[in-house]
Amino acid sequence: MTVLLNDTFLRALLRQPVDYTPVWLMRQAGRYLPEYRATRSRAGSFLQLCQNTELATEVTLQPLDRFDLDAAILFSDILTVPDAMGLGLHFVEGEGPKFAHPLQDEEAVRRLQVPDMNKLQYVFEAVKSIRLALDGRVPLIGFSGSPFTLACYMVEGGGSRDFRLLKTMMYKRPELLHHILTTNAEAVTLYLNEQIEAGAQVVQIFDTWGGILSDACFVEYDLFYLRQVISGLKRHVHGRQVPVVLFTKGGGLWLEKLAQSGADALGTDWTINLHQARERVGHQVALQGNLDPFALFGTKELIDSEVKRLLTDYGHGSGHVFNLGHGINQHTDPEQIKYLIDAVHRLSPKFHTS
Ligand code: 1CP
Repeated sequence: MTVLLNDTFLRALLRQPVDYTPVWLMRQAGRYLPEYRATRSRAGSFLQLCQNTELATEVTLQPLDRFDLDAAILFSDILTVPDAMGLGLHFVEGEGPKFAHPLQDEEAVRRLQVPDMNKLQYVFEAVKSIRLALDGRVPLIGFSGSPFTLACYMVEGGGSRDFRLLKTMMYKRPELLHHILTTNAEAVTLYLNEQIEAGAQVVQIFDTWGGILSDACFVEYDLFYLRQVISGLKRHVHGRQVPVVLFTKGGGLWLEKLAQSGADALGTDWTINLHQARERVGHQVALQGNLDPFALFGTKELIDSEVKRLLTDYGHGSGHVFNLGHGINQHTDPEQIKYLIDAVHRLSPKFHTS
């Protein structure tokens, strides 16, 4: 078994002492990197890239070869799960993901089933291959969409501006949406556990669209299923503890509820202040975030001052993982990313002296 050479990220998630604040970035592998675009065109398409073990491993490691990151994240997508359920995922150039068979009538919803995990074997193979390639450099994060966020895409048939179809189902035929969410929760639990068995050392649940819900609907349609998934996860595997990170975009108002979801850490977007967040939930969970991705379009001085502000806001001691509040924008200059990561490493040690 390989020794983990840098466990700072794992320690911060478990609020154990660290020497500096670890950093990784959502969407750290992706279109802003020219080497990613080159590998993607060799693969043929985004989906073929996800399904090719060797190339998925290559793009996962690309940002680590450029930057001093403290974690790697599996290269895949949250929509692999509905694809395995038979919804027919494809990507339309310039328009993003689309499903050929969205869940837009009762019959389609009733037919929905938890997929055979063999259909997602390519994801578990990628996890194994990335672990080997990492050779203990940093921990590997596995991930899934939340049951609710997956349902958004499954009902809409792709991305959406207002989620009209999803919300119509929620208010008109709630039992249909609950059927989708129950199926998704079971699928996501199995999917994450398989990733953990294959070698994922942390798992993150992307609840990108939780923030579109009203307070009451958030509890009924999102949080309930998040808790179900988290309580079904394997947290101790082969003698190691597997921390769970929950990122609900727009979830700042619900931090106390999210802190009781069973997750070890909460991802936060840029709308909350880390000092206030820590006061509210820092005794229960670690916090990950929360730089506005567009701060990377500012000057180096701006990046330095934002890093200082976030580190000062969180304050002294462990329990903070530096990250963006959402994924890297595809037009970001890679040099700015390098500057940010080095700034976190340069400026954070003084927040960890005993
Ligand atoms: O053209 C391309 O090359 C495809 C762009 C792309 C990439 C690089 C997509 C399509 N997915 C990904 C990879 C991806 N997706 C990762 C890889 C690991 C990394 O972070 O480096 C991860 C974790 C995701 C997760 C994901 N996919 C989320 C949750 C996180 C988030 O950004 O909110 C969501 C919502 C998706 C759906 C999706 N996949 C791709 C796109 C463009 C979208 C968004 C669609 C939309 O709502 O408009």
